Amino acid sequence: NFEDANDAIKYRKAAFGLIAYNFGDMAAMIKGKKDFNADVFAQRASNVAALSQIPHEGFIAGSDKGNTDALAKIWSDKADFDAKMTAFQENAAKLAVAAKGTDQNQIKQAFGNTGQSCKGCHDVYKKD
Ligand code: ASC
Repeated sequence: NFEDANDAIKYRKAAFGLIAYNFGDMAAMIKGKKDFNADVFAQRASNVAALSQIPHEGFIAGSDKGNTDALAKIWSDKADFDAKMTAFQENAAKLAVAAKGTDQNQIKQAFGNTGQSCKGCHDVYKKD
């Protein structure tokens, strides 16, 4: 368990930072900003699927105060926040499966769904 809100904030932000790096590298490949490397892409997708399990634990009560962009609405609409986090985890897991295959349309679709999960939650629960 965390010592205090700051500990929880550091924990979830560390995970989000790794998610952003891995997702961003996939985005560069999807957008054609760099060559598509199926092995690297699949590893990144697998990383994001594993990392997607980490942040939720860090959203402890009272951790909207401190060095964070998390809005208090997370805790007043906790059931919806939890559902959005679960949807993200499910989409990330599907992307990891798709990325092990060769169907580019399926990969792009699964990537898009995962990105929508990131954005859908940020739009409502993250300070801009
Ligand atoms: C990223 C990033 C996000 C998501 C989001 C997807 O690379 O940092 O928050 O993708 O923009 O729509």
